[in-house]
This record gives sequence, C-alpha cells and structure tokens, in this order.
Amino acid sequence: MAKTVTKSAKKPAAKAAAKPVGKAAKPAAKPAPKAAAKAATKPAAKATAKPAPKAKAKSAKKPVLKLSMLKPSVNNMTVRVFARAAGFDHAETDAWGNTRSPEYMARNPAHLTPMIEDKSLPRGVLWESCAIMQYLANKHGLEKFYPKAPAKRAMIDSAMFYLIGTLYPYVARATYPALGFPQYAGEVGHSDAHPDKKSEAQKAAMAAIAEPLEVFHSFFRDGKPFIGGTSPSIADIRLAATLEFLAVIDYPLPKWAKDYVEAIEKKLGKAYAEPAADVRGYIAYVRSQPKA
Ligand SMILES: N[C@@H](CCC(=O)N[C@@H](CS)C(=O)NCC(=O)O)C(=O)O
Repeated sequence: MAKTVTKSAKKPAAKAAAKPVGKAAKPAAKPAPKAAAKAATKPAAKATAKPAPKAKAKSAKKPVLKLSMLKPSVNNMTVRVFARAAGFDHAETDAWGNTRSPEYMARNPAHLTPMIEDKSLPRGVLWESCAIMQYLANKHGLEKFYPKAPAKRAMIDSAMFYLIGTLYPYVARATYPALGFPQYAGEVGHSDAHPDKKSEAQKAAMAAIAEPLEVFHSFFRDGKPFIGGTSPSIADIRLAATLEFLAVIDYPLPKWAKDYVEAIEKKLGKAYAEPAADVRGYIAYVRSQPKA
C-alpha cells in the first residue's frame, strides 16, 4: 500500500482553524519523553546542558493519526478537513484500488474509507466518517467541534445521523451516476433497467434533496451561522463536504447553502480548502470527459 504523507500532515492545519481547542494542542502528537521535556524547561544558566537529542524532537512530530482515504470522496473529505482543522499530525494513505485487497479486508471487512488506525480501539481500526470524528473529538477533548453538554451534543448527533440516513442517500442517488461511482445493489441505478428509468430515479432523488437540505437550515442552524453555533462543528464539516458533490449535477443550491459553505471555508481556511480541492478537482475531471 503506497503511503502518502500529505503536506498538511506535516503542517498541522490552517492557522485560522488550527488553533487547537483545549487539549487539542497535542491531540495526536506523542508527548515528549520526560527527559526531553525537562531539558526544554531548563533555565538559561544551564544553556550548556545538552539539548534534547534531535531524534526525540522528531519523534514528537511523528504523525500518529493514520488515515486511509480516497481523495475524490466527500465521506473522506469530511475526516480530512476535521483532522486538519483540529490540528492533528496525521498521515494519509491513499487507498484507491486497495479497499478490497485481502490485507485491507482483514482489518476492515466493510472495505470502507475513511478508516483510522488506532491501537486503543478494540479492533485497532474505525470507519464511518461521523464515528471517527466523534471518537477523535471525545478522545482529545475537542469540545469546539463536538460540545460535551448532552443537549448541544444531541443536536450535532441528530444532524449527522439525519445526514447519513436521509440526505446522503438522495445525494448519492443523484450524483453517483455523474461521478462514475457505483450505486448500491437494489438501486435502479445499479440495475439493468432502461436508461430512462435510471434517469427518472436520479431526477427523483435530486428533487428530494431540497426538503432535508432546508431542515439543516431552518431547524439545525436556526438562525446561527453554523449548526455548532458561531464556529463549525463536526456536523457542519459533514454537511459542507456533502454539498460539494452537488456541483457535479449543477444542483441549484439555495443562497443560504452557498453562503454557508463559503463561511465554513473561510473559517477553516486551508484545512477545508485543501481536501475540497481534491473533490472539486475530481468533479472538474469527470465533467471534462465526453458524455458516454
Ligand atoms: N457512511 C460512510 C460511507 C463510506 C463510503 O461509502 N466510503 C466509500 C468511498 S465514498 C468507500 O470507501 N468505498 C470503497 C469500497 O467500498 O470498496 C462514511 O460516512 O464514512
């Protein structure tokens, strides 16, 4: 499996976004070994004391969040944005063409990305974008992205479950044919139905997007800039990334949604823009291809 450590893996995240929350400052970085930490705090008088060996400084920077991902995917974009925005040192492995390999399947029988590897997990890996963000936010106390207060947290969870269970299936049915992604078994788009039937199903899904989309605006945002309030939560990252796919079908996003994605991109800076560029680049590529 070719391992890609992206540039941003070395550079935590866009400054605007990276200001780590609470303990997020060192969410992923291994704490410096005690000896090295002591040396770093020794007074100037002892300046002649041996500085911490370079190897130790290096190991503190070692990427510790290991993420397997696919660049054109918004499910993956979600976690890639979050990892950058939260200031993780992370290494990304491009899993393109590899998700059904025996090695990958042995770890992840669902053959899905995004997937993180973390020894403290019972099975060593975790997939599902929202579960990954919840876990990492819990583990590292990233309350800015995932509030701890039960009522506030419940709204973030509700928004994310609603997205995965209701909005995303419509988005997938409407956009996957244009993206060249396989549809799920049992879907008209997956069957050998007449192309007119497939197009009908795609159009019906496209028409169905408006209602849940409006729910995010009127109910979950409820006049606030973001679902999370004044700063983007993990539910906002999940929603904004999902909306990126709609460009491939020229979906007429309502003005609030365009402004909302822009506001998230502005708040998160490079943390958002960099993974978004991969999705947008893929969409530009498929759109440049002659229609079959
Ligand atoms: N609900 C999941 C969806 C994950 C998913 O569908 N991943 C796709 C890419 S968009 C995948 O890894 N497919 C590879 C495969 O099935 O082999 C999430 O949010 O993480």
